Amino acid sequence: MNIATLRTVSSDNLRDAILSHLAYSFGKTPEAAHLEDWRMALSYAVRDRMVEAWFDATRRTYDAGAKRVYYLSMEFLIGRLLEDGIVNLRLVDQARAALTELGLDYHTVLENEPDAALGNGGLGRLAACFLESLSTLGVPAMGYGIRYEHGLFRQSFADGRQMEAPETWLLQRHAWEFERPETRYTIGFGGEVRDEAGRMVWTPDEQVCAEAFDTPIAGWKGRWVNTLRLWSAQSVRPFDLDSFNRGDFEGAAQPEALARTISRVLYPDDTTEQGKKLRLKQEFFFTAAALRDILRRFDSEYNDVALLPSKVAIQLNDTHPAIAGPELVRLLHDERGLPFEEAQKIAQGCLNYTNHTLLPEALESWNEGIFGQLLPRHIQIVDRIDDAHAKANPSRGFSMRANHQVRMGELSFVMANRVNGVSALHTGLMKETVFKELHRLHPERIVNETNGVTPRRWLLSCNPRLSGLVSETIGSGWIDDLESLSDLEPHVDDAGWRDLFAAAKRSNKSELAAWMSDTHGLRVDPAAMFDVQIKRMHEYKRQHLNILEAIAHWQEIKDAPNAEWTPRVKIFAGKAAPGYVFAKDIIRLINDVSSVLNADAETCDKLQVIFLPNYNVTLAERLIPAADLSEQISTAGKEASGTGNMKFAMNGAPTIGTLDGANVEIRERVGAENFFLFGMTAEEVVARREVEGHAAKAIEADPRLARALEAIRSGMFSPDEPDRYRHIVENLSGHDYFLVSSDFTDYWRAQREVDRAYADAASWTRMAALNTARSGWFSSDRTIRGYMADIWDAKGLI
Ligand code: CJB
Repeated sequence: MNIATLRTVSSDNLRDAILSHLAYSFGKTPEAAHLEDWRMALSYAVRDRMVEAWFDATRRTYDAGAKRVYYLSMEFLIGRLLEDGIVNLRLVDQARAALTELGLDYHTVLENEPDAALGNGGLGRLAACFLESLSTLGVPAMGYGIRYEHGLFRQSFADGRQMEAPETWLLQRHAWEFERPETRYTIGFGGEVRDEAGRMVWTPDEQVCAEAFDTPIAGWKGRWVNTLRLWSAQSVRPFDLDSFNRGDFEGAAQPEALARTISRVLYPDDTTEQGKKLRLKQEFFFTAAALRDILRRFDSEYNDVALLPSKVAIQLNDTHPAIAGPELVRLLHDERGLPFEEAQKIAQGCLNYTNHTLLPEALESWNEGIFGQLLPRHIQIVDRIDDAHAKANPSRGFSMRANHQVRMGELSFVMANRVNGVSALHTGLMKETVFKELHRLHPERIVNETNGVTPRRWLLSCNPRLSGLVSETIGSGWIDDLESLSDLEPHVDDAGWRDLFAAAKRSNKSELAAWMSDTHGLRVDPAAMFDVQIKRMHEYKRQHLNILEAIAHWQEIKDAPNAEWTPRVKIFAGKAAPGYVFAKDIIRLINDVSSVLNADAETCDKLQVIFLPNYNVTLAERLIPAADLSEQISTAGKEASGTGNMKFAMNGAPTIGTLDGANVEIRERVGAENFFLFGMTAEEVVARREVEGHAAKAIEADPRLARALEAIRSGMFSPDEPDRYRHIVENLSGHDYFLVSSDFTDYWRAQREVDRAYADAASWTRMAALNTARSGWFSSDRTIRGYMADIWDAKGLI
């Protein structure tokens, strides 16, 4: 098909393109086609419409000699891409009509796409939102990551316990990628370093090949398309022919199997450190391949490597790609012969580092034995960087190499031009805690870029009812100028408009209720408040505070079943790292509590608890538009930002939350009166931990808390194994590091305030609508503009 004819697309064009792909790309007639074939054909037809803008973006970047941004991330939690593509190319009506004409249902086809779970949680989803915003803003940019064969595990429950099964998104064909067999780099590990007349030469003893797979990422209106380039690990030798000829088939296949291991699975840890050799290999693998690719592209345009910092900005998404520092120095110094100091300066001019957590257990460090064995040249370079930094800063009180560890946070900081936190509170705490010393030495280096989310996916596409109302009310300019949502403000006092807002929410809730019934056999009343906590399972996120409050509330209802109660459905979803036993026990506890409460005929119309399995991007897209209340209840100082909190606010769900992460900024923007605040501040948390017996005191002071804990301790929710949760009760009555008990009473108070507020439908809707109207600042377009100005010095070309 002629590219020029694709500019305007009618449903007829699209139908013909679908049929054409069905025949010529997949070899199927409509009669023989399965749902997957139709989905693939539609995806190809949509993808075709990105290609022209994709070529054009590349051409314009070359022509302008523009600076390029490279986003290096172990995770890109992209989810499904078909609807994203259709929405951004504004083909929704055409796609619907074309499919209807072909006798297919639009949603059924979209639902056929696997959810690409190439990430664990917020960090990976942020990377995906950033790619979309970079394209929307026309920034020449590329994401680099790993093409995992298996994304985040599939979660199911057996007797309430989390079960993990491999995720298999690539068993179905992946519609969006272009394999680039010509773009391959050999990446080495291990071996030895020799000094050849002053030049250090690294000879690895193991090699794998990194092959590129490109996914086009279209911005809003398809005006600019960037690339997500994911590396797949392959053997440098396809198989060992000698072994094969000897009849040793297993041995013959080994090189291929070993190499592929590197891109086989996503590590399912979230914020816990994984001291695994394979993880370090993964990190070096994708980072080294990305740097080679970046330099190759640079060399094709420029011949003076001193220009690199003015043409290339590299963002390290957390410390996972921190090896980029030493590797870039190695490429420039060892391989290109630049003096070490100059190589380091150029590398620093390009590199920037985003910190996403202050949790000590999540700050990456590698045993120097493992590190030195896998990357013998890099450990020398780290030492040289560390020595030079120590010399230049004699008052320095730390080392990158303390306790036989290589500390990736310090390395990333020292090698970066800019270091950023992801919310105002988090950035402040970075300066006062983990990076205090480095901040004193380099006071200009740390900047804040509060996270954001793309409104195309998280409002326009996931919530057509609300986004339709918004566009009817204020026009469609908000889609790429989210701050204009503030134009909705005058309407919140119009009862007729509020009814429309409330009707959209109600329909979303009914749709979710119908889905939960069809898919999980769960019955809920859409008129009840939908109170939602969806995120990774972690003690600091305090899902156990939420379930404890549910138990206490249930007990209160049972005391007076005929009183006026605001009916609630508490919905949880989230995965626990397979090795994180306490988090898995919280899942089981929630499931056990759910079994008891939901079976209680006396109370189940007032309080229900539901835990939906296998939380992923697609499930978030279903739940967020239907939520009435957003639970953001982490121990203050622990959640770096949160991004779910922004999605809920945007979709008209007020927050019950602590002053943590971006909650602080959300509250400032939506207004304190439209946010249910509770709990200690980050400072108070630190002080309370010092109080001897803080948990016991809190329990003693609050009979509701004592009673709820006693119910768990007595085995009320686990009668077949009464001691099942004794350790949780002991934790919350003893050490209680995350201060669940100490924050309980105020959480309870705030929840009752929520009950009262929800009972007044008109004022609740007003509050919900104000959350939407005032959440415009939380667009990832705003965040990316911040990075462009403060960190990258990059410009958009549209
Ligand atoms: N985060 O998702 C992760 N994984 C990590 O290993 C460390 C942090 C999260 O990153 C998000 C994006 O910045 C934050 O919003 C969130 O608070 C943080 O926990």
